[in-house]
Amino acid sequence: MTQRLTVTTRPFEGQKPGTSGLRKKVTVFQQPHYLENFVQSIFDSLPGYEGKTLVVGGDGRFHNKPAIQTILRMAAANGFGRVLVGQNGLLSTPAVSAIIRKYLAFGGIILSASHNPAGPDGDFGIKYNAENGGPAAEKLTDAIYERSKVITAYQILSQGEIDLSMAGKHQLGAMQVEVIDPVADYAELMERLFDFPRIRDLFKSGFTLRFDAMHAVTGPYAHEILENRLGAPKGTVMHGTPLEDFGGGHPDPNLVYAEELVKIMYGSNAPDFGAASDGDGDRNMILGKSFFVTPSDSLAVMAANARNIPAFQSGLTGVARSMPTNAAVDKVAEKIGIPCYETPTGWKFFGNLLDAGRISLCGEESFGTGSDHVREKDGLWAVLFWLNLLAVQKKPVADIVRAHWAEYGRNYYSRHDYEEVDATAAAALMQGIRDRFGTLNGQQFGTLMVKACDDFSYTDPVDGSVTHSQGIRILFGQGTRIVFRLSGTGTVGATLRVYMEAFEQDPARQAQDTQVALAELIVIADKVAQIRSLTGRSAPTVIT
Ligand code: VG1
Ligand code: CO
Repeated sequence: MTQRLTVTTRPFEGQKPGTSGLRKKVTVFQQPHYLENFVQSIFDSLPGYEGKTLVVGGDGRFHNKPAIQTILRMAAANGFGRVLVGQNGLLSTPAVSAIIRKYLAFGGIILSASHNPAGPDGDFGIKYNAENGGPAAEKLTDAIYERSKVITAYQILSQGEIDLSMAGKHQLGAMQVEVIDPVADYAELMERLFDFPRIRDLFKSGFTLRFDAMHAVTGPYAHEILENRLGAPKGTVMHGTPLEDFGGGHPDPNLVYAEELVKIMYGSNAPDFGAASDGDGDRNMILGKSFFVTPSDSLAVMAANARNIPAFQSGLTGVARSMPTNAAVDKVAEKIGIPCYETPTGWKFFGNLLDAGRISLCGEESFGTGSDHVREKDGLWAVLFWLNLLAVQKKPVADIVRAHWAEYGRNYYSRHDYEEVDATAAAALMQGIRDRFGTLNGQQFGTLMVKACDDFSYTDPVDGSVTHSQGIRILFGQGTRIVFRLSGTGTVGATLRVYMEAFEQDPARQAQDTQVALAELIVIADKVAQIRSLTGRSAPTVIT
């Protein structure tokens, strides 16, 4: 007999959600009551979900399936009416967003640590998305955290294991569980946004693509959309089978971790177009033949060419980028005469702007791009956007980007990450810069002078909420700047991110190597922050 149990528990230390929900080592999540505490804290912070629908799915990493069974039994015990769960427990982050919106669900739970490595020794994560399909607002994540500090009990059914391997309906206590095809709703949405017949013709004409799903959640989506629906030859999608440990890889679509794809795209027989996605399918990397499109440039090119896409035939209402993202899209917005917003890092800040209809396109330098079709960044969507663009313009990727620079100028841009540095040292480094704002202002470094420096804070234009300490900006004027930020998604120590940007209008000077063009700024960054001496690192872990 299935019973509803009230299990006594005690709060756990530090269940504080970061930029993208709660991320910890799998072993932390495997502690008795740990996941349950956090899930109950979510439910306790939500008003009026009784009888309503919850969407649940994850990126397929290790611990995904047992966590889903626990969440289903808890959702039933807490009074949800129905749960939609992806077959085999799979749902990409953008698919969860799309499904919440399509079925007017109350909200959703996404089990993912995105790009972080997976497996028994890897990371796990959980986040709540609200009824708009977007990440919970700061107010809600704060409430969940406060609740997790005082929780004393949670509700769960004594038994009930749902077979997730096949689509179908099940009963769990008084709650209905519907195991759904993870791809169908998402694929149908993509068909409505893009010109599929035109992209099909592009492939028929011999155009070639390599898409790297990195053994993570986008495999099934890419096989179905790119190969089955758009007619790209079988083999277009590589690493298309999701594995619990992501094949031992690090599904972060950048030049370092997507090494195999990068080699193919810079090789002698490179396909016309290359793309990759991250663990939970919300990010994208775009490559042409021997050409890397920085995510910030990708956003700007999309904005400038949006009318090539059926979904944006009547233009964009506005655009937004996260603060560290380069300002290339600002130039486009200025030219077309639409607003451009600068938000803190993390997708939740775009949600308000999208909901209010103030923007229809937005993106981050960290390989995230998206639009008003969902409330998450969307990796495959960005790839389809580019495919649609290439089908219309019939020019190589590199030519499109170079023509863009010639018209708008080029924002040389690079991010240097120092991963797993000592957390105390990282905090001291940031505080050290803040303490020196007074002397830094007006200081001369070689040919550059500091025109302003601050700790970025953001006032949401829709609800007026203010978010502080979102990264330190050292501004040198004319688009030249350095930004220092600590990551909110790492699970070991701290990750220091240093972002450098310099603007070049002159086409004759737009073909330099990025690290060379930014060499002076790289040296200044170390002088300003004392990175080497304070972290003990002589070089970044990852350069993008
Ligand atoms: C990183 C990126 C940020 C992104 C976040 C979540 O955050 O820099 O732009 O929104 O990951 O992406 P941080 O705090 O580590 O810099 V994902 O793909 O985890 O959902
Ligand atoms: Co992700």
